[in-house]
Amino acid sequence: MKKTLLTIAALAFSGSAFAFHCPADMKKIDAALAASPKISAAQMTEVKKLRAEGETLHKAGKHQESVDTLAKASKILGM
Ligand SMILES: [Cu+2]
Repeated sequence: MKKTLLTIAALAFSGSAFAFHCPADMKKIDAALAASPKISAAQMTEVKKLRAEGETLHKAGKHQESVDTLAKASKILGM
């Protein structure tokens, strides 16, 4: 019983860690976009698409997918 509770606590904790991760990543991407990065117009469109997708996933509670999607945007930005 104790072990089950610990597992639940661990899962809840890792979930909330991701919940914090997405907004932090979005903030970083927004800051990079505000600094007019040296990327092509096509890349800019892609980054904005991934950024919006990440936010949607985050709001849907799909934090892992959100982090993965935002990571793709960060990579294009050279972060
Ligand atoms: Cu999230």
